[in-house]
Amino acid sequence: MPILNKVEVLVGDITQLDVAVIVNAANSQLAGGGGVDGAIHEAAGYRQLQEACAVFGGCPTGDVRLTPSFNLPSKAIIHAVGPIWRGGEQGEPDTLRSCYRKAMAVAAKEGFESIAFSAISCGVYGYPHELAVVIAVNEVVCCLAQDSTVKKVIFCCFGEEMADLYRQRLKNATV
Ligand code: AR6
Repeated sequence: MPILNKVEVLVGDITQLDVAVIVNAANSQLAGGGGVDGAIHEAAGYRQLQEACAVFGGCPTGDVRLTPSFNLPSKAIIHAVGPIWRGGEQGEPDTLRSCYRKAMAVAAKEGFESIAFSAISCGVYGYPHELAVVIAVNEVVCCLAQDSTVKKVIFCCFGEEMADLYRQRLKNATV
């Protein structure tokens, strides 16, 4: 199957998706919060998910941790800690790239065939959307080319504006 056929853009609530694993935009304390993290905690079951996260004692920026997803339709959650945007000269692109690469690596290692990403760092962490989307698409396409375990990647957006950016970028993607 051509690689780009494995990638889909969806507008909706990531907590509702029936995929093997969803990717949360977490903080380095894995302490829960607002945005997509808050929605995931609420839908998964706040207390159970916090107990599962507490085992790790946090997670460095640019890295990921895997937990069960409790009450969600998905099997598991990958918590990715994206960078806070500080102008782009503080390693933010590499750190964001690392989130996508590590999430894809965990999915492949666990044998998850479908994965849905939230737009890591694109909310309160302030990453410029156009720049984040280029990184997300490039890194995911690169990972799909290297390992065939994952058969479906969904970029789950909370609005049409964000979804259009992904669609544009995918149109221009070269594999
Ligand atoms: N489904 C899909 N996407 C969503 C949902 C949802 N239910 N809710 C929000 N989004 P953000 P960050 C989108 O702020 O920038 C938290 O407090 C949202 O529109 O959730 O990485 C954490 O605890 C945006 O495009 O994550 C951290 O402290 C994207 O998800 C901090 O925010 C990410 O926005 C992380 O900030």
